[in-house]
Amino acid sequence: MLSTTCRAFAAAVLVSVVCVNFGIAENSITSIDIEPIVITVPENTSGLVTIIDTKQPIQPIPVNDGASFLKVLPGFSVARKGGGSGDPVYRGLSGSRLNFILDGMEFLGGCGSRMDPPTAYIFPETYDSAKLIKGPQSVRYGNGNSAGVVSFERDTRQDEGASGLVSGTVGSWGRVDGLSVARYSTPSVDLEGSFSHAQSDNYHDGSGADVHSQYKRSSATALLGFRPTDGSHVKLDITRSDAEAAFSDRALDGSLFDRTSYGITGTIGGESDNLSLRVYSTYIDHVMDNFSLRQTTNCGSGTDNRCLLMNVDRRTNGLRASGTFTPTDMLVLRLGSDFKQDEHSSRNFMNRSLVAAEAFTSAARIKDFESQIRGFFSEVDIKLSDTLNMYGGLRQDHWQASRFQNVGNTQSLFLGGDVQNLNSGFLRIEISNVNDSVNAYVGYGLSERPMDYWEATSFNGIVANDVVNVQPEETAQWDLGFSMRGGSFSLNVSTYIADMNNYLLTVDEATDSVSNIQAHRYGAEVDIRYFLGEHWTLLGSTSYVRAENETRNTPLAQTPPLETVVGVNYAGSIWDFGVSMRYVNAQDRIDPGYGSVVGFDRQSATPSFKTIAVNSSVRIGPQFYMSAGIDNLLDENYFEHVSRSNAASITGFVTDSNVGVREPGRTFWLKSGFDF
Ligand SMILES: [Cu+2]
Repeated sequence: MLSTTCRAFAAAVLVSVVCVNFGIAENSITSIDIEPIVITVPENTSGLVTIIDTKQPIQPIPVNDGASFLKVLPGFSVARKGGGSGDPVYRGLSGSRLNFILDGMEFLGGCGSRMDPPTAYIFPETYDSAKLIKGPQSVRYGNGNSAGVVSFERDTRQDEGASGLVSGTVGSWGRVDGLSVARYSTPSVDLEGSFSHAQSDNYHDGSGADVHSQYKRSSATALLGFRPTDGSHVKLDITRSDAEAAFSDRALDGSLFDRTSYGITGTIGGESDNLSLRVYSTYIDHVMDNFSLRQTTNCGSGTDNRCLLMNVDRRTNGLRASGTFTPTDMLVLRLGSDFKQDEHSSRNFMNRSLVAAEAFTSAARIKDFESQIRGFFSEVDIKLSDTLNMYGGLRQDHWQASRFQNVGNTQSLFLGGDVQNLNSGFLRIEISNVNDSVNAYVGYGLSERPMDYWEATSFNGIVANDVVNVQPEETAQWDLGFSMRGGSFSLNVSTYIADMNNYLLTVDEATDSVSNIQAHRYGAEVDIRYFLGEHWTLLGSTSYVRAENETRNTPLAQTPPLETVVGVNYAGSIWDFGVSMRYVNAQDRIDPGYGSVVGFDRQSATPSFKTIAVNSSVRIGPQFYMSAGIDNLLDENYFEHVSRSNAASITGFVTDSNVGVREPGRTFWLKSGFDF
């Protein structure tokens, strides 16, 4: 399946090669700068926003997907299932409480058991940056966003000529990654092609045991931009990716995660006044089975009647129209509307022979869910004085969804539907001193989100006879923070306190239900760095969230424990070195059997752990760098609280449903890059 996509990538690679040669001939080279410095503690960028350079090395080395990449940010956790495709959790919130925008597109995965959160379709290095906006403090990135929103973006480059980069990574457990990006720009045309591939064998945990976790991932993107007139821009984009991933927590593996996205963006105007329209379509095709990446008794041998295969797909079409207006120096106004529609289908082959399961493409795809959401938003930025700014926004969405039952892969039977109007809004004051070295903010935000696909179907939010079991979830949150940047240090503190009315709480897989409860949460993230002279930096971050389920009088399930990272970096003119330690507290505030669409609390508390990592980088000339690291240096045998249970019985692997899927043991890696 991978080879099919590789052929489809030929166009993008060809674009890359043509651009490289053209650029050298033209001798008008501009650089895509990549920094070799290894990120262990990212710094808050400003107020509620953190931006990370997606091409920089990160420690511990992430698997090549969006969730693993974000784990380095204070407050982020990943629910591990195997190698790739972990589910991102921010401040203890996951699923549709945390939106992902890729190139202005929003879409969900296809798997009813979340083998493919949206981040499974993200190849971080093929973007230029990832921007996190914390809390419900924006309304222009779609509905929900109670935890926050992460937007993966590409730079708009004005430089003329050619630029590009090639990078590669090798590491323990057969890890091999490659990335190539090439760009070429003239005053009227931009071309960009990128290709990435990553693969890993099963890793070993800290005790040396094999974890069922192998994966392969490839992606290609081609972009073509025109400037028909001064001040107008039209961009076409197409992305193809495919992947396979083995899982340690369940009875099936993902043998296909296929994405095709295309879109067009038109913009008129400059930075301060513009109109823009984005239209896009994404198609996800996902196959899971119990024979491609594991051995199952009586599948393909013996009685040959135990093969399982499910094939699901989702088509998402969307558009976003928005305008930015700056009537005076003191006021920026943003108005817009977005629309998204998706349709999901399935075809299921349970307890069949291998031949029957592998013939799945001959059956019809049967619609089992569809939804539509359209929203209007307005945001204002008001400059009250040189040191005081106010931000506000309002949003309203209209949502409707219908659930259908797939009857024998032949018939789609209407079960029920729901319609909701949803309101969101925020207001925030930011204050700084004259030289901007001290900043503080206080904001209040409200958001409402409807049940998502998983809550509606996998957890029966909508059932037969048009019965709707849950109401939309409402979040009311205060965000409060400050940052200081002095000559020798920087400090960022973000805090929040939230009431969640009708929080959608799921009950474990045996019951497969969802209900509304009242939740109360508060927490903070802090990052700090202290510069000891020219070369040395002490740095650290910590994050904590405490959450209560007030309806059940228990802790809110799936809340990560306190965690802290401390490190020392040495930055020389050629060499950099870093050492960091991550300590994660035990989590005994649990509610066994309860959780979210992403996972459930286990029967017992999760133990604490600590890991140590070291790294070094060297810049060889202005365009070539190498970084290397050892993660989990002491081979700690541990698992994260929010990770899925290691419950699958797989021939040749350890099964223990009382523990989470264990993290990798001591891991060596080497990453190098060349930019031009
Ligand atoms: Cu799946």
